[in-house]
Amino acid sequence: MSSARKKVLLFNPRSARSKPRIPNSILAVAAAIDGKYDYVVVDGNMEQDPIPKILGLLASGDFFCFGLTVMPGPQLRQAIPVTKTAKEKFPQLHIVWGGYFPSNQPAAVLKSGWVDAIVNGPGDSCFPQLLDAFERGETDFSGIPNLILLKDGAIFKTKKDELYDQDALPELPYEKLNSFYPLDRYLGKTYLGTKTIAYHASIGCPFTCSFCAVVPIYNARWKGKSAQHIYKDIRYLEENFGGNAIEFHDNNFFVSEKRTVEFSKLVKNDKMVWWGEGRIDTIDKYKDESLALMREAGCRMIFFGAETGNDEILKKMDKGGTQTGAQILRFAERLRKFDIIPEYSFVLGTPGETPEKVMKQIDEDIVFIRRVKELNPDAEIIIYVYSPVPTEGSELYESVLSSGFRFPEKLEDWISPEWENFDLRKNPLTPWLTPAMVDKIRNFETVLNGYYPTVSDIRLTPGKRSVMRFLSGLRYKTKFYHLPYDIKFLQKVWKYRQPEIEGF
Ligand code: B12
Ligand code: SF4
Repeated sequence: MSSARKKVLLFNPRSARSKPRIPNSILAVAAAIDGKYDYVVVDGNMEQDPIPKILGLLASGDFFCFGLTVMPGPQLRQAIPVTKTAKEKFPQLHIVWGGYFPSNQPAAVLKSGWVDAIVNGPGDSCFPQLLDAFERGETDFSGIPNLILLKDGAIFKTKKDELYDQDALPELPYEKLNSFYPLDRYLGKTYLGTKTIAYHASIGCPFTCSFCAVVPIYNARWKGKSAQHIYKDIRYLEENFGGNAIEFHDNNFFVSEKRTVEFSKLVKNDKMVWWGEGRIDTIDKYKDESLALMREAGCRMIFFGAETGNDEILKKMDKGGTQTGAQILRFAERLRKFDIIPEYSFVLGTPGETPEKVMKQIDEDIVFIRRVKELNPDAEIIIYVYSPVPTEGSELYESVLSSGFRFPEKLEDWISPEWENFDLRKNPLTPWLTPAMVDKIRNFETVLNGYYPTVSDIRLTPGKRSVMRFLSGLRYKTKFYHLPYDIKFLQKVWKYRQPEIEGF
């Protein structure tokens, strides 16, 4: 590599208020260019204000490309202004966005005029190719796979590569990351352990739920690293940095029972506690002995998209056609026997033909969630208000459009408070939901969280838990959820942690 060769600046905008996690998206991108291009990583989660640092680096003239990873929500708050300023100040700089937000909202991103190319899904092969093309001074990138470009004013998607063999991808440059930010600071304290590793062991998902942002990008494809490969990486982080717990960040870690069992056998003696995301209908097919082994190997909690107890809506959501309300309840009981906590997420406020139907469904889901808690009081419940993701052609999305719902067209509109809350699935700008409906969902959530505080909030002492439970008990038992300001006040004062916003 010639010393005069210009570098790449990689940026992970702030995504969490506290507890930074290993930034696997930007690390995977770094791995793809490691040894080919020199690069610098700036992590917004580790900086008070990363913007002056970034603009200072760019002003040095050492960089020819600025790459950002962007998911919807708070990451946009840093990504949008810094991209705009960088393009205005350094018009020659090539700016590339990757991640779920630009892949699903390419028009707003590219039409801003500040972003030259979007990486659509895996960037492992296309990013180095794109950098080579930038270096050669080319302007037509349509032959490079996995990109979204603006061509003659219109959105143009280049061909999609098959998913890559995950074991054959370059190793993640943990040491290099450690040279920018001490890796130790990424291994935070969670309820799983004192040094929690964030690890991504597969890409995509084999299912096609009609509301899910993974579907348009991966089209029902999934590829995982082998159990041996995962274990090797985990051992590395354990031995070199003291990692003692794992959050698997895969969209769907448990697709293969064989892989889960193999990994469990490998990790069994390491005393690691771990968590991952899976599907009820998939894991319900696991043998009892697999579930027992997983628990013995440290699997403490699994996140599931339960969504609703209504079979009709489950069908519309295209949950693979096999998940039912009855199964959700039965499975919560089944996992209880194995002492694995099911973390069920529900989506309330799905579109309905009339306001009465929407409200009725919210009421039924509340009753259903209470039933889950009766069958397994340890089950964790996460409540989202339905927010549409454009899975074009799905029945659900068609009904969303016909209600008048539209995404913002201008990139900067995404950082208005309303749309940020929309991204956090807290305040939907969905025309079919009235304030009374949203209040009902939020009030129930407040009372439920008061009566059953999450185990994942490690700051909540047993004393605080008892006070919250006592205060919420009468409301929960009498099903009177209205105006729970007393509980809200305590949750605010004690900074009650909501896994749905702050992550796992
Ligand atoms: C970890 C994570 C978080 C962490 C952030 C960790 C961090 N960076 O510090 C936390 C917990 C904070 C978080 C929060 C949220 N998240 Co999040 N998160 C994830 C998760 C689980 C893993 C991301 C990851 O590391 N992937 C691993 C890498 C290797 O994959 P990748 O990101 O796809 O990267 C590849 C390509 O996309 C591409 N690429 C990506 N970026 C770039 C950049 C460049 C320059 C290039 C060239 C290529 C490139 O190349 C990479 C390698 O091939 C994903 C789901 C998933 N499995 O990806 C959801 C996910 C991205 N999150 C999502 C959402 C919605 C959120 C929230 C906004 C909302 C919510 N309620 O959950 C909140 C925001 C809250 C907040 N305070 O910011 C959604 C996005 C959906 C959508 N509509 O687009 C996802 C897909 C989960 C889901 N299935 O719903 N999240
Ligand atoms: S199973 Fe989960 S990740 Fe897969 S398509 Fe459905 S919601 Fe998305």
